[in-house]
Amino acid sequence: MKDAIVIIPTYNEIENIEAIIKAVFSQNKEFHILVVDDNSPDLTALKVKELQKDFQDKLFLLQRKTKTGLGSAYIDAFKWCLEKEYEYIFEMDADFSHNPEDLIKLYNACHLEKADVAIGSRYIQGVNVVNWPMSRILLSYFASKYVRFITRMKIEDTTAGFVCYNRKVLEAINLDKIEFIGYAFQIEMKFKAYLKKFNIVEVPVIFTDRKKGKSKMSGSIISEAIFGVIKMKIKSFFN
Ligand SMILES: Nc1nc2c(ncn2[C@@H]2O[C@H](COP(=O)(O)OP(=O)(O)OP(=O)(O)O)[C@@H](O)[C@H]2O)c(=O)[nH]1
Ligand SMILES: [Mg+2]
Repeated sequence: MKDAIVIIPTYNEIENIEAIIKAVFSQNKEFHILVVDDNSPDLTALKVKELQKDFQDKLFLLQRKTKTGLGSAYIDAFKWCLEKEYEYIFEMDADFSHNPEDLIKLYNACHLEKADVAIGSRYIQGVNVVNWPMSRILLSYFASKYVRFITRMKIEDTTAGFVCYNRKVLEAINLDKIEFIGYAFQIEMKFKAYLKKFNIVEVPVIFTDRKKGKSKMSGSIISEAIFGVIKMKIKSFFN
């Protein structure tokens, strides 16, 4: 069994990719990285291939032909990591919103404190978001409250994208049945883990808005989440 791998999904992250990879590899603890790129027109994947020469056997690249959404990119990446026998599988954005120095905190929560899922949480101690416009903070904060209300999960940051999973959680969830592609994907993963009674903990982190590159947030992602959460809850009564 291999130890820990960080999945970094990318779509047009040429301005961030080299720096984020180097930041992860400069941590005291060794993490491997799997970049999952959706054929970014800015050639993010080519940059990763160049860097692979310097980081052999620990930097990996999964190239997909088209942009079919964050959720499906993660599903493909999870399957890859399970097959390669990693024990701790992380989700992290490429845009430095998630601080690579916090990886170790999530790792310790799972490895030392035996959590099954550790969430890098923005809302466990107040609202730890830097440089987001107020509208975005309110959207995210109330989205989290809304999801908590509908699903009854005891999680403050249900949409968080900075997560460490013990592999057994990903093995227990039927990855082919994950339906959502945008933000709702993050909610659905947590909800499935919650329904299976895994031990989910939240670790406080500070989230910083991206400084470089463009956000892929959109209206359709938001509406998917609003209606999707209700649908997901109703479906859970029948399973
Ligand atoms: N492979 C892949 N990666 C994606 C896709 N959409 C977004 N990403 C990546 O997922 C991560 C999060 O996307 P962001 O654009 O930062 O979206 P966000 O963090 O929800 O929104 P912001 O806070 O506005 O940045 C980044 O590393 C993106 O490059 C996609 O369709 N496919
Ligand atoms: Mg982002």
